Amino acid sequence: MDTVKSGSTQRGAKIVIVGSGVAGISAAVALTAAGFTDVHILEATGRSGGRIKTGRLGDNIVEIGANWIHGPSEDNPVFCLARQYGLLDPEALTPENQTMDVGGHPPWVPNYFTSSGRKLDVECILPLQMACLEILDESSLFEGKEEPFPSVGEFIHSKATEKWGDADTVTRSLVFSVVSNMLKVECCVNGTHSLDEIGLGAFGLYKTLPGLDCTFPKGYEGLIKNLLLELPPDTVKYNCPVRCIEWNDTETESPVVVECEDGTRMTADHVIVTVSLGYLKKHHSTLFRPPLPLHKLHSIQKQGFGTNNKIFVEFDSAWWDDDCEVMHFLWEDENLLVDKELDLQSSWIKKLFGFTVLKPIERYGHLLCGWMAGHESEYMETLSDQEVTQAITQLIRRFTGNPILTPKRVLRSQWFHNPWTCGSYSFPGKGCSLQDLKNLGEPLPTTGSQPLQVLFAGEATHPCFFSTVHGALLSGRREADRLISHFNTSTDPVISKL
Ligand code: 6YU
Repeated sequence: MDTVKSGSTQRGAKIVIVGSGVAGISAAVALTAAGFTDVHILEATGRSGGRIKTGRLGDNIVEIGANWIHGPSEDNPVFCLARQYGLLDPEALTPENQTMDVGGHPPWVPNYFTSSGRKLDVECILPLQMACLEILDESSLFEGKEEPFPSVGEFIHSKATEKWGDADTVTRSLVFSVVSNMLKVECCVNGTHSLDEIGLGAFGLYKTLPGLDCTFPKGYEGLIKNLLLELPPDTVKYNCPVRCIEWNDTETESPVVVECEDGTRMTADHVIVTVSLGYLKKHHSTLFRPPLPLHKLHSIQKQGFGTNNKIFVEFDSAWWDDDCEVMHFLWEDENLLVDKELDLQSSWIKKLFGFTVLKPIERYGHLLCGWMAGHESEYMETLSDQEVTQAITQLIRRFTGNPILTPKRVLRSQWFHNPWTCGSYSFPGKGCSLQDLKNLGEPLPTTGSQPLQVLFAGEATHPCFFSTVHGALLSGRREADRLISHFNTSTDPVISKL
C-alpha cells in the first residue's frame, strides 16, 4: 500500500464508511494505514462482518454466511491475510493446494437418492453429470459475443432439449431429474432464483483464481476480528443505521451529510457506501438525496441479487457413504421444461438440491449442510424452526427410505429477511454488462469541482470477483486507494476552502 506524500494533506479529510462488512473494514484499514486519522464506520447492526457470520450448532462451528476462500492462492488477498493471521489448516498452505486450478475443487464424491427412496449407482449418473457440466461450461463462453439466448437458463434448456429431447421416456425422466438438480445447484452457486435471470453474455465475467477452496477451521469471523485489530479503537459505531446520505451540497464546507436513523447528522468530505446490492435496490430512493444518477440506477436494477440459504442438519451417526462429499436428491417426477415455478407452500422443499457433508468428521461429527436458493428459500425463512425441521426430516426419510431417521439439531440461515442484507449475493442479471458493474462502483458526482463525495464498494461492485469475500475486500481497498491517489495529486480540500 502506498503511503500519501504529504502527511498533513489527508489529516483534515473526514471519511465516513457505511457498513462494517469486509468491504467497509478493508477500506478503513487501508485508509488508516495510509495516515488518514478521521475515518469512521457506521454499522446498522451490533456486530461487524455482515455476510461473514460464524455461528454454533451444538459443539460445532458453522458458517451462516460465507463458507470458503474461493481460489486460495497468492493473488487472493483473503488467503494472504488468513495465512498472515494464522487462521488456516496446514493443507491449505501447501504449494500444491495453491496451484491446483480446477475452478475451486475437483468434482465432489456424490451420493444420489431419489424421491422413491432409492440410492442410485453413481456410475450410471456420472456421464449425465459430466454432460451437464459441459453445457454449463459452454454457457460461460459468450462474454462480448453475440448471445443466442438472453439467459443462461434458456441456453441450458435448449441444449438439454437438443441433446435428450428425443430420448425414450425412462431415459428422459432420469435426465430431467439430473438436469433439474444441476439447475438447483447452480441457483445456489449463483445466488439466483432461476438461471433464466442470469445474463448469458455476462455469465463469463466471473473469474476464478487457482487454489483448492478452503475454510477457516475456527470460523470466517476470525478474519474480521483480526482486521478490526488494525483499526484504532472505536472506529466502528454500532447500532447506527444510516437513513440518508445528502451529497452535492456545494454551499457548506463539507459537501456530504450522513443522517442516521436516530436523527444524528454527521458531516463528511467523503462517504464510502458498502451496503449490499439488495439493500441498495430496496432503499436507494430514500438513501440518497439528491437521487442517484439514472445510469447508475439502471445498472443497480440490471445487476441481480438473490437468496441462497443453508440448512444445517446434525445426526448421531452417518447414513451416507464414508467418502461421500455431496448428496443429490433427485425428484423423479420433475420435468425441467415445465417445473420452473414451484408452488411455494406445498413444494418449497423441492428446491433444496441436497446436502454437502461437512468434513473432517473428527471436527464436525455427522453434520450436513443443505442448500436452497430462490423464492422457495425466501419462503422457507418465514416458517418456524419446527416447521423447517419437520419438512427436512420428512424429506430425508422419503429419499433414504428410512422412516425413523431423525436429525439431532437443525439450524438455517435467513438472509433475505435480514433487513440490512436483503438477500445473499449478486449475480450478473439479464442484459447486464461489464459497464454496469463499473457503473455500480463509479463515485459521485461524476462531474464538478468536488469529486469523490460518495464512493461505492461491496462485493457487487467488483467487475470479476462479485459474490465473493475477496471481491468485497478488494473493492474496499480500491475505494481507499481512490481517495489516497486523490490526496496524492490534489490540494487538501479543507485547506483550499479556507
Ligand atoms: C465467499 C463463500 N458463500 C454464502 C452465503 C452468503 C454469502 N458469500 P456485507 O453485506 O457483508 O456488509 C455490508 C454491511 O453494511 C453489513 O454489516 C450491514 O449490516 C451494513 N449496512 C446495511 N445497511 C446499512 C445502513 N443503512 N447503515 C449502516 N450499515 C448498513 N463468499 O468468498 N465464499 O463461500 C461465500 C456465501 C449464504 C450470504 C456468501 C461467499 C458472499 C460473501 O459473504 C459476500 O460477498 C461478502 O461478505 C460481502 O461483503 P460486503 O462488505 O460487500 O457486504 C457468473 C457467476 C457467478 C458465480 N458466482 C459464484 C461465486 C460463488 C460465491 N459463493 C458463495 C457461496 C458461499 C457459500
